[in-house]
Amino acid sequence: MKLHWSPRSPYVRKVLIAAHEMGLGSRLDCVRTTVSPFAPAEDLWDDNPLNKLPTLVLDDGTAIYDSRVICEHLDTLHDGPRLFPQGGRERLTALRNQALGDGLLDVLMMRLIERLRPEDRCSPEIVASNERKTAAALDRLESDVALLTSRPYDIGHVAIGTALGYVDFRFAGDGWRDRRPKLAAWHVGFDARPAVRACPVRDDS
Ligand SMILES: N[C@@H](CCC(=O)N[C@@H](CS)C(=O)NCC(=O)O)C(=O)O
Repeated sequence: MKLHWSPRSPYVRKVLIAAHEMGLGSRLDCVRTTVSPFAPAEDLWDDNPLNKLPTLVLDDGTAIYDSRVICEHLDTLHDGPRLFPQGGRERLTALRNQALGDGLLDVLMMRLIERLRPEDRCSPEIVASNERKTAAALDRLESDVALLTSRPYDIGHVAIGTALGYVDFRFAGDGWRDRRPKLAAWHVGFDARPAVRACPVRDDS
């Protein structure tokens, strides 16, 4: 399977971490694809009309996106413990956590885009609103950390751990650990997982 990939993309990293957790890392043929909201990738249009990463091209040529759909599809291709619980409250909790982790990434992306704009075209209101959302999401994770530690590892853990890694990667100045010791402790364990260590985020620009 061909994965349109970038070492900078946290959504791609989420897919890679999930794939490694499932023992499927070696099945992915990663092809460097450079996208940005300012400059789409010409070689991606055929596989994804939204021109976004990650995009996975299956062996029969079908292209699937986004990270949620890719992860859920990969979870059907192995015999190990499922990252997507099949039903009930477990599934709802995993999907809600996935939405929080992915949503935090969306907020961080908006902050990054604002940071890249020329200063006179930057919106202080958008910056302030997204900084507040970042803090609120992290505060909620800190107060709900028992939810993370009390259940088997699932796609929600992958999404949240990936989002925390991206705060470190692009917004280290936030100092998110300062007031959130329980979440920081959980993240140490996440970072130590072999699947996470196998998939570092890195800026190759
Ligand atoms: N909800 C999507 C988000 C994907 C996304 O925004 N990817 C970024 C890369 S980090 C992208 O392709 N940006 C290019 C653009 O927005 O044009 C997912 O989970 O895969």
